[in-house]
Amino acid sequence: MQPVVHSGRLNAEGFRFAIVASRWNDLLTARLVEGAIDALERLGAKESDVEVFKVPGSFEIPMLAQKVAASKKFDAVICVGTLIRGQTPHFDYIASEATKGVAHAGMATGLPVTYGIITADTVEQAMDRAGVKAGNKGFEAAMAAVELVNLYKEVNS
Ligand code: DLZ
Repeated sequence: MQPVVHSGRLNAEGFRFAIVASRWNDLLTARLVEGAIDALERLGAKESDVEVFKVPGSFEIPMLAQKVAASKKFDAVICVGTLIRGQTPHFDYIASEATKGVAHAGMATGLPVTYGIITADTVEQAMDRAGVKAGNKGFEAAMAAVELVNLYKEVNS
């Protein structure tokens, strides 16, 4: 059997992207925003088709992501933030809500809403995922967004 295989192309040309970024741990989150923009640029997005929205912390990312996705002004929303574990269970609550919330924003609006939030035990682990040793979660989330916008278009055509 040779089933038809659908897989989104990596072409950002003609699509509009929103990046929702938290201000907490901005030293690292700024690298994620840069990574996301770098991926979008490389894949052909125009500067005027990319907008960044800043929220206070990762807990607020899903709230804005859902609003932005529902605005119909964008084809995909890329969420980036940095959560670093502290001494209390606070991290777990925020990480869990942020993660579930991002997924919910995508399901509720029917738009690709991708997840580039670092959840790390230490600052070093977070740095590694913000462009040092283990890639850049913003770049990865932007690549996923581009793949999905193309796949969604294919499904709807
Ligand atoms: C409160 C808090 C803490 C302790 N840690 C982080 C963090 O590591 N990363 C992050 O993005 N946000 C953190 N916040 C802020 C919460 O996400 C949220 O902004 C506040 O609780 C206000 O609702």
